[in-house]
Amino acid sequence: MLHISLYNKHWYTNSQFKTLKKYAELRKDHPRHSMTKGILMKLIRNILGKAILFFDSTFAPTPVKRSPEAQALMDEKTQNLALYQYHMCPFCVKVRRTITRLNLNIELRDAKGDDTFANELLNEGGKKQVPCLRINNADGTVNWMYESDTINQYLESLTAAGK
Ligand SMILES: N[C@@H](CCC(=O)N[C@@H](CS)C(=O)NCC(=O)O)C(=O)O
Repeated sequence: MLHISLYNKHWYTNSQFKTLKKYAELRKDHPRHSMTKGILMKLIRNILGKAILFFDSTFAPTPVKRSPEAQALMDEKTQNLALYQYHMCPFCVKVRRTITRLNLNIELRDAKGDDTFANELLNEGGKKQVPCLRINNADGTVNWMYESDTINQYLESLTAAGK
């Protein structure tokens, strides 16, 4: 049986065609290809990340206003919280927007740029995924809350009573 190559329009026998296919597969797995793919993905992520940050700063949410007393109470409620996050992660932007809108003072911990925070997240939280809210309970126990929607719901519920 003969095969025609769409690449150079040559005819090949079955075994020649099999060899060609094998080398084409090998080329695909070549480190140079995965490196190019990696660089491209990084570039796309970077461009998208910057676009999201631009959108975020241009259409920043308006923070709720509280009396100084109510704000002080809220600050007390949130002093046991810390958000592990990446600057350019869209899910982190989502949570940061909630924090801004609800006018909360929550410590932001950069889990990309700071190895200590990255290790804490992985070793104590259980996985390297952001955003993650660290909740330091009154009894000394710690909860690690993952998932942006869950965190946002938690923050909403926290502020619902004290608005
Ligand atoms: N469903 C999750 C998705 C979070 C997610 O995919 N985060 C990415 C960053 S944008 C992550 O942590 N990836 C692991 C890593 O970068 O090591 C959420 O809504 O929070």
